[in-house]
Amino acid sequence: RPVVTRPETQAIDMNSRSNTLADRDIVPSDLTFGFLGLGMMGSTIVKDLIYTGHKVVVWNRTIDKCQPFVEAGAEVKDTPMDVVEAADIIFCCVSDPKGAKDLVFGNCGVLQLKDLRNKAYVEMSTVDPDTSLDIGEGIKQCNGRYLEAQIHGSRQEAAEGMLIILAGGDRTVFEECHSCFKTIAKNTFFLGTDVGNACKVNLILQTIQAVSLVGLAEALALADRFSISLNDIIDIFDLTSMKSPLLLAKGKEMAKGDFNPQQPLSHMQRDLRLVLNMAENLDQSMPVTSITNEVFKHTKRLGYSEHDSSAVFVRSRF
Ligand code: NA7
Repeated sequence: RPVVTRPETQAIDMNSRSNTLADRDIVPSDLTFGFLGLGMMGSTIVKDLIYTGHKVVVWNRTIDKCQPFVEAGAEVKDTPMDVVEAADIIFCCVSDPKGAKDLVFGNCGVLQLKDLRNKAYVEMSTVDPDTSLDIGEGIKQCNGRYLEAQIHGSRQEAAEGMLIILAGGDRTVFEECHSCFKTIAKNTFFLGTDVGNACKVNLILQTIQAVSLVGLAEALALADRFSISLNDIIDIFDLTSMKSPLLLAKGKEMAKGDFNPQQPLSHMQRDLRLVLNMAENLDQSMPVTSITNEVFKHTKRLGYSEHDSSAVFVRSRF
């Protein structure tokens, strides 16, 4: 069993900018935007929103992470409820469906405010359709408007303003978020007013990615057993019609053993769990995805939860 060290947590660099921002001609909305969750994704997004002139109010469970944003001009609040009070549109970007629900239904959560007239709530955390429907229902019962805006892309793509946004729900909220989405994403899709659809699309894309990664890891592990250079395999792969920017990048990470988290393994396994739950409810058979999930679960058990998803290679080498 390899000795596993935690990947280094990178501090947010408030001065770094995505190269694409200058070309986007962004006119910031006059609205005040709340932001709940300053993890790697959240902090990267908020940094760019502040830079492009948006008025932002933030909250994070671990309060220390708010400090750089205060210095950059954001207002910090003590609870999610306080953020909702101070903002017109509130984004949430936390680890998982449970965290997303806690922030809405929990103690000091969004719904404690009772009257959400003139407020809108945007769920950016990766959640399953049922969680999104529950959150949307809770917001609407308090007279608020709801949009799910799932963010597809890695932490690197977030830093480059190259995410893809998959949105569904209230169209007016989607339109009011235009300058924010233009800041952080290269493409934004409105997938209809039915809440849940955008979550389904996001999880379907994650399935393609996870299954591809496990296939890549197994093939490279076999090459390694034959003592064939992984870099040679990747160079040849690059010349084939199978190549993709993602698989090339992940293949290089596997060859180097560099698992700096761009898409944390724990997030990918969470997504597979959500996919398999959806499939279970539909009696949809997904044998390859089930095995892929087992591979991710086992790699987590080996201590690679916080590493990049490409760390599935470590498990394949056993
Ligand atoms: P990170 O960097 O792991 O950050 C996770 C964030 O979620 C961080 O701000 C956490 O607060 C917060 N969190 C997690 N659970 C909770 C609960 N229960 N209550 C409040 N806050 C919570 O993830 P990323 O930023 O990379 O990704 C965030 C989402 O974007 C994720 O759904 C991706 O799929 C898309 P902490 O700082 O630990 O106090």
